[in-house]
Amino acid sequence: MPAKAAPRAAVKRALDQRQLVLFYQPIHELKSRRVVAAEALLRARRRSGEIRQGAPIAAAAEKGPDLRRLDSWMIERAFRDAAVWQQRAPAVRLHVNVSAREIEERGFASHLRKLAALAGIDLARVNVEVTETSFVARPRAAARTLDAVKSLGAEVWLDDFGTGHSSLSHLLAFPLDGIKLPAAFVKPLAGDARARALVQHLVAMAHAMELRVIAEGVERRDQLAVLRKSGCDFVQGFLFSEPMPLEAFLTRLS
Ligand code: G
Ligand code: MN
Repeated sequence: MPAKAAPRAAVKRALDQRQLVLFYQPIHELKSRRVVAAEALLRARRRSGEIRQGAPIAAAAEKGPDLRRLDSWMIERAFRDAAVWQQRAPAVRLHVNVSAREIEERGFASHLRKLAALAGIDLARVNVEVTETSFVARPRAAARTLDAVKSLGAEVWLDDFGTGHSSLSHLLAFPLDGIKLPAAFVKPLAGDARARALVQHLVAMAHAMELRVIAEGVERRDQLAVLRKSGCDFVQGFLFSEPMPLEAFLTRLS
């Protein structure tokens, strides 16, 4: 969901003052319920110690000059953290969010490769989520970048599919491994026949295109039942696990 943006200056302040932290939300295989991956999610730490959602910071960065710096910080932090948990659980992949604006930049793939080498993580254990919160002005440039990202071994996933600036043409233009269904589609699943039809057909379409599907924001058993019937592959949401600090995630894995 588009978050209310913080003032632009807040992005710089948060980065300068090291107020940002990453939480990790487990992603479960629906059939086995096993944790197969975790998504790095941005949080802001107040002076009081209180932890806030990072979405307003991310939304402000999207429009301002500090997007690259924020994305680099997030990727580097997440790579270092995942390198730690993958020593114990190498099969548990990392999902990192990258803005669509970022992937239009030439050099993004080599930037990613450098950060991975620094952190000591194998990109074959990383899934890059492309968040289409901003319009992809240069889809060809973006597709070239994503080809390069894939040739480094990472998977490419389309985040919040069907919302924001997402375009069906991205399904053809981008070398995707999977799509993430947004919480907005999952929320009405139990009671709303149209929502059920939408999700069932999106999953079927994705599978026909040899894409896998993660459903986000799964909070209730009735939603899970519909997702299971639809053949959805993976689930993420409060019903299974909330986002948590690295330490808690390490405990969870052991
Ligand atoms: O829209 P986006 O994917 O950016 O939202 C991710 C946010 O949603 C995260 O900050 C995460 O904490 C939160 N979240 C994760 N799982 C759930 C859930 O099951 N329900 C709700 N309401 N929020 C969730
Ligand atoms: Mn995401």
